[in-house]
Amino acid sequence: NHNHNHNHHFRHADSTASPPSSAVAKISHLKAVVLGDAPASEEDDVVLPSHEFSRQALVPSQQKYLEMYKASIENPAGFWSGIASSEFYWKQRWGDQVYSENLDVRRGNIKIEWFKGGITNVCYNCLDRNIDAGLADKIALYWESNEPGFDATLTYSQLLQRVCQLANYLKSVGVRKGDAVVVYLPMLMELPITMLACTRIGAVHSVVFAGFSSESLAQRIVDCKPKVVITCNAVKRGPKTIFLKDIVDAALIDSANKGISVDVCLTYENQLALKREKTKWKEGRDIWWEDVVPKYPTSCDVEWVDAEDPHFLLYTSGSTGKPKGVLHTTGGYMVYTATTFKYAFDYKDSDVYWCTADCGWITGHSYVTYGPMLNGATILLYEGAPNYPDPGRCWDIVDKYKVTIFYTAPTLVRSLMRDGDEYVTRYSRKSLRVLGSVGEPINPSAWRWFFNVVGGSRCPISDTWWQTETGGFMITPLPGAWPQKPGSATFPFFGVQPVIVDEKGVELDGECSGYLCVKSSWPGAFRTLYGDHERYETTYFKPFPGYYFTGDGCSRDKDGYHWLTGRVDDVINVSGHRIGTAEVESALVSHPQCAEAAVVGVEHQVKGQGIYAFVTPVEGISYSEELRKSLILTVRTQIGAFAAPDKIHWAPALPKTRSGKIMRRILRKIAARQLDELGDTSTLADPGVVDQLIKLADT
Ligand code: 6R9
Repeated sequence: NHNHNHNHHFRHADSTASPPSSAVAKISHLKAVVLGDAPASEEDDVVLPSHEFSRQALVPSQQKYLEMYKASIENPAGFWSGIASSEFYWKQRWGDQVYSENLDVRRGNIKIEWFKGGITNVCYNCLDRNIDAGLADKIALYWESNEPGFDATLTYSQLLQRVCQLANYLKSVGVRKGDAVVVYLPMLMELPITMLACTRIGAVHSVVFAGFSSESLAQRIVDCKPKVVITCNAVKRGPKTIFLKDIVDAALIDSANKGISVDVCLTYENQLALKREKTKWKEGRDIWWEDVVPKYPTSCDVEWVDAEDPHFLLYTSGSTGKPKGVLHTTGGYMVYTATTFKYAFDYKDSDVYWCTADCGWITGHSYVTYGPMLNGATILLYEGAPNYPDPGRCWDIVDKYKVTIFYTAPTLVRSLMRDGDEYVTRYSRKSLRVLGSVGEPINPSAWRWFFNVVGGSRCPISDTWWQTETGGFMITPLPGAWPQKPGSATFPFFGVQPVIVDEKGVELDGECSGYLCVKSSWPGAFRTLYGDHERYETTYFKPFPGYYFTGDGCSRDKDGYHWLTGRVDDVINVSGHRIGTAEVESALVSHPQCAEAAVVGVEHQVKGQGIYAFVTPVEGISYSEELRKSLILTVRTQIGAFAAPDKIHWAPALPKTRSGKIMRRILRKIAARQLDELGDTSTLADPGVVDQLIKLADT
């Protein structure tokens, strides 16, 4: 009971939200700077790609982008099957239908399928296919330890051997196609090795970020019932040692109490952090990786799977307590992550690519592991903290490995910005070619600092908007094609039809703002929430029937650029004015003395909601009444009087998750002085931050 794509798509081809073809002409009135010519100043509205950059780019002009985009929307089946068949290995081609979809709850169950009937294997496409194409001796992974001076490398053929040994071990303990494997590892080479080994044998990995508490880990184990858990004894992050095995032990007790017992806990001995003698051990269940895995053969047959067989599960938080198990399948995810990686970073074979995300998050799945590896890229993995032993570490690493593509999160950009330019400028960074940003909207002042100071005004920034659910980039600049506006994710990727709707679900045209939805599927879309298809439909497809609802707010400017304004659950309504917390934050952060800001709504007697801002001043600047007034004035002048914060709460630091997202739930409770309802603070990177904030509440 789902409709078949062909006529459906052609019918809608004319009414899609494709970028205006006149955008080229329209932006010419804006003040612009060309890459490499001069720093981007506050007055520059756009940064144009230089001729040198565009000339060598995969998509060298807006016109070329528009042509390809149009083709991808008018004929998604043709567009994606062309890429799928020319750039990947399929044991058997998919059936007549490239894809089928129903995204409309009014027509029955939500269902998305791509390349159904096609038989392939993602690990084979990452490794064997690249080796056959001549990349056997190319470096696949560089690994840099938390401790400067310790590192390692693996070529593509060495990586394949390691993957096969683990795959053979997993088969020997009974892991079969479709079985779940829970992975709780830090950023060691063994993490991507584990993901690829599971993929090789058709097992479904569920990587849990190794910063989650034992309860969270147990919850995930209970939900997906793995045959095996893979971990390591400990890891060093900055000056701290984290005893991961102890956390796993606690989680396994917890899950056994809930009726799910795991027979095998394969544990890697991370000697730089902790010797095996000091590791707590449960005989019979726990097995040292180093004792068994190297004994297995270095080749392993591939388990050929259907394009729609499950590839992996990744839990993400929703609005209610229970985490959602986002399920990605094989073929569409493979084609989509590889293609988005290639175009959004303008990938070249000679690139050295570094994404600072942990493999415990979707960014680490799609853009540390699969996307780059499918392209045969050289990937850098960094185990440690980005500011250890000092805030120059990232640039030290960039110079050491001659990194060409550097992809990170705005929160890291802002925190390094706060530490001062000297830590950046003492390194050369001349290898850098393309920069990337992900995870939250990047405010224009952080964008400019990233662009001017880190990239020396030479490197385009791909501000990639996407989600765990989308599998890959959805709205992103293509660095050689589009003039960039600092803070805008620009335009949709090929095949993606973003629409902005009002509260009634009516599509808005031209310059507008509202809820960001997507109409029609793309290959990398998630297919369900594990074990709860109903929640999948309710959360994502019922709010605006006919569309996938992203949960984000977005506006489109007169030139067609997209500006993400944050989660709509973070929108504040002040006297009937809808204000994105991100807008107010961006204004605050543009103040030269403000390092970081987080804004939440609080109940307000007259206005409905008031604006409550947590503000971290720049290093060396102390709180003062004068600064408070000047911050409020900045917001008044940048957005309007209605957006002026009612309260500035000084914050030496903000409560963040390990992935760097600000925990607004906690800030809302502090703002509302509901201090007994703070809830679980154990997933914070530093739970001590909360006490600090409470102490400063009324200063
Ligand atoms: C990839 C990832 C998804 C949410 C998403 C949005 C925010 C991510 C963004 C961005 C503005 C960007 N987000 N990238 N907002 N600009 N470039 O982060 O996935 O952890 O699932 O988070 O992150 O709010 O809805 P995930």
